Amino acid sequence: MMTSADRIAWVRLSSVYLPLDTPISDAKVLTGRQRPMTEIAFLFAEIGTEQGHEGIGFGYSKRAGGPGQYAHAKEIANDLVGEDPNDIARLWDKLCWAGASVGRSGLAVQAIAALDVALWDMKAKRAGLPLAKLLGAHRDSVRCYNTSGGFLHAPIEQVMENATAALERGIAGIKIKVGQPDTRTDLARLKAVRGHLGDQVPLMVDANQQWDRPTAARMGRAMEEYGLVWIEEPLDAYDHAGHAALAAALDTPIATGEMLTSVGEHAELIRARGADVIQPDAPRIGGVTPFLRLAALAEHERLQLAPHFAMEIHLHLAAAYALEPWVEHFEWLEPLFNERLEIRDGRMLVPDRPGIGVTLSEQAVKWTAERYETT
Ligand code: SMN
Ligand code: MG
Repeated sequence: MMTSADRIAWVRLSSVYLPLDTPISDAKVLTGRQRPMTEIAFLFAEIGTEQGHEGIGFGYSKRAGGPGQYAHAKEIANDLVGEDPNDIARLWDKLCWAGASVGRSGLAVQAIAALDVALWDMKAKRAGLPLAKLLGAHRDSVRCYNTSGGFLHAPIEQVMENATAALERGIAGIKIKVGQPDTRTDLARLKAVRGHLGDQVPLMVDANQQWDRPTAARMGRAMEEYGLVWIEEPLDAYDHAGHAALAAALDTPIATGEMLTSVGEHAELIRARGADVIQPDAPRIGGVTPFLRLAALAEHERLQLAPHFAMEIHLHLAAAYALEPWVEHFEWLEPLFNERLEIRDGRMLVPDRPGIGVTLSEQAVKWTAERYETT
């Protein structure tokens, strides 16, 4: 096996807690299943080689799971030391086998994700390319839509102001949250936002898994008149048959996938034809390496792609996807990084910087709760 002389010399893990300005509520909160979100736990991985090459990656968790991801990553990180950083697929498998007793999905692979993204970041930096270009880009920018302005804790007047601000920032589409206990309120908010935006602005809704099948069918029919780009997670994330029936019954596309925690779980969704728009989350399924495997499956089935959250990573992965994708805009993560992503004419531009194109900010260092290094 031809190997590079440059070996991994150290791995640094950081547990970083990003506070949110306002407690965030989507339908999972209004139906009493979750508490409002006040912070996001990030696992950052930095990897360095004997010859001085470095890569950075991150994963995240909301409400619970952050300390567990960090603890698991601490247990497996040393398995990378001394390895060839170019053997990314073999190293993903090695880290998965290292933690095999806790499975090949969920937290076990989410702890790997930050390390995997860091290895891909390093590989792209060594090539002097943005990750999208290293992967083989289809485009230099990706159309984007905003979600952060459309949550249910915000009065509808605020949602409409947020939408106007997003459009003025150059963002193409707007997603608002639905799925609250009173579906009449959902429809009233949707009618108000569609009236505010006019018919030409791409508009999506996200129910965050909160409808049962009859409610989803009724709401899907009621929302057809609004010409939505998609209805997101109308049903439980694992109700692939229900999503498939809804996708077959409605003109409006069905989008789902964000909550799935492995390529295998996405493969079941695809096999069930449960999504018109698939929404994988690279940190949630184990990083870039599994995302690329899933993207190949999705492309083969001609699915639309709209990766969930983490635009700093997903912009690159979406730029390398064959069918014109969407990338989800949240400004929440901006304080963690020194760089900002450029948005113009409805599209987010792949940064002309090597790797994923981020460096940790001083603020991120201040929000660091724990740090671990292995050599
Ligand atoms: C979401 C994202 C971030 C926090 C809560 C909910 C959401 C989405 O489901 O699709 O953006
Ligand atoms: Mg969602």
